[in-house]
This record gives sequence, C-alpha cells and structure tokens, in this order.
Amino acid sequence: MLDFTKNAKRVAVAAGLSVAALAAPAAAAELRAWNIHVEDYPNSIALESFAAEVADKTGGEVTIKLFHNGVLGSQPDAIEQVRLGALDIGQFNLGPMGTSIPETNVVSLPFIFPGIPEMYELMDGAVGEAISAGMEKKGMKALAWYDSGARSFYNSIRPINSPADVEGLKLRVMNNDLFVGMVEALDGNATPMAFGEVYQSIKTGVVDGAENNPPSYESVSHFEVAQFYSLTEHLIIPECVCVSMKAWDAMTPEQQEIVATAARNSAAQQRELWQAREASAMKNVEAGGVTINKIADKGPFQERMAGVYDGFLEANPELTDLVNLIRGTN
Ligand code: BDP
Repeated sequence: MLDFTKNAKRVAVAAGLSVAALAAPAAAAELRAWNIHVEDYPNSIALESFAAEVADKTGGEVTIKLFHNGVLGSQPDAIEQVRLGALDIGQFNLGPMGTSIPETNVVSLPFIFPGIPEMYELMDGAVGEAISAGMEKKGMKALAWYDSGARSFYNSIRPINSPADVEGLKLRVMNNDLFVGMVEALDGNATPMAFGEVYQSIKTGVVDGAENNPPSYESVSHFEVAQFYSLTEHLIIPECVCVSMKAWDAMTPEQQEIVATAARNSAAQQRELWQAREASAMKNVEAGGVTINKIADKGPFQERMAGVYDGFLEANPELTDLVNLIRGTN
C-alpha cells in the first residue's frame, strides 16, 4: 500500500537491482487516517491542518486522507488496525487502548491528574515519552497529544452529587476494564459500548447514561437524551495523533520530521480550539434544557477509587513508577 523511497530501495536491493536505478522521485503515498468526530469538532479541524501541512511541506509526496465520523469502524477496532498497519493514522483517546497497550492505562486511572495544566506538562514530557515507548512496542507511535478535557457523568434519571446517587444507574463506559471497575466502585452498573451506539442506547433505556467531556456530550447529541450533567470530572484522558510503525518506517527521515512537526503544530491548534469548544458546549447544552451541577466535594468519589488503584498496581507492578510520577509521589 505504501510506496516510499526507502521501501522501494529495500525491494530493489532484495531483487538484486542497483539503488541507482531508483533515481526517479518517490511515488506519492496516501496515508489513511481514522477519526471518530464530526467535521466541526476541534480535533477534526486540527487534523485538517495537520494533513494540509504534511501535503504542503512534502510537496505532495505524503498526503493524508481523513475519514471523520468513525466511518472506518469503532475505536477499539481502529486501534488494532493502526497497530497492524492496515490503517496508517488514528486520532485516538487513550482510554480504549489499555487492553492492548498497558502503559496507556495509567492515564485511565480516575482522578490521576490534578488538572489539565498538569496533564499537558506531563504528557509533553516524561509521561508522554513512556507511554509512546509502550505504544511503539505494540506497533504504533504517538506524534502529538490532544486535549480531551475532563469527563463527567450524565444520565436521564437524576443529578449525581455523591457516590450514593450513582447506585443502580446503568452507565455506558469506553471499552476498558478499568472503567467498569470505576463505575462498580460507585455501585453503578457499567456497560462497555462503542461511542456510536450510545445515543440510541440512552434513548431506548438500554443504559441510563454515560460519561464524557462537554464537547462530546454535545456533538453527538447525548445531552438531548440524558439531561442531568454532573461535573464529577473523574477522568482526564489525553488523546494522540498516532501513526502505525509500518507507515512510519516506510517514510524517509525528512518525511518523518515533517509529519511529526505538523502533528505537534496541530496539537497546539487543537488545544486552543478545545478551550473555546468546551465553553460553547456548556452553554449550548444548558440552553438545550440540561441541568448541570457541580460537585461540592469530590473527596467521597476519590476515596471510592482506592480499590481500583490497588487492583491495577497489583496486576501491573511495573507501572508503579509511572503512576507515582503522575501523582507527584516519586
Ligand atoms: C470522546 C473521545 C473519543 C471517544 C469517546 C467515547 O474523544 O475518542 O471515542 O469520547 O466516549 O471524548 O467513546
């Protein structure tokens, strides 16, 4: 599928041809990129800039074809496809990656980041590097980190102010046992489900609600069917622009540099757009009839998570240092 100079050289050498015979310019390569969001979402707009910069700076040698709205399949499937090299690029949330890439799970631990500024700093530094190294062992690489704000619970039954309010609620979570454990620690019933199925499932009462950041709660209309939004802010999970190692290794160093720089530039844009979109989403859902409540004391929610942490560290002792690095207890 990919036809970069480097690959062509390998093939030529293997076939006994001289590399000089390949003096012709590299054939243009088109990378296919998966994105779950609607076109006007901050992530989608930033991905468009990413693609434009790559095409421009490589003189059209590398182009990126974006597939928005999750048309190429669910996120868990797309993650596997990028790992295997069947898809080239994915704009992924790290939440559903935990099943195949253990290092990514550290950012799926509830309440692990004290706030968004801390998340940026750690992801742009040692924590981001450690996570990307874990990804590389499993077939993909993070080029840049996007913001995904903080996720909070919403449901159609009642506002949540304390853990007792979660009891018995059927809540959709992303595909990861950690999130099932998180909801069960609050005595709720967790249902892992693909993002695209959530709206209908809430509408028909298969689940009572879910949890997400304000832009996603708004963009796929979950707010219309689950009108209590309780700002538990229990998960701050960053997202990546990830490339399959297969596509990455097929690029020349110059092309890699251009792609990596363009991804980082797009992340700067995404983070700015994100702030504005969070604010407008909150206004829009409120205007759409949603009852929003802040949580006066998150302490009782955090205390319930002790078992989630214990279980995780017991099962993954090698990730203790990384967890402590994020919590600032190293
Ligand atoms: C959104 C993420 C997206 C996830 C979705 C979900 O940006 O990647 O698929 O949540 O809940 O916030 O599945």
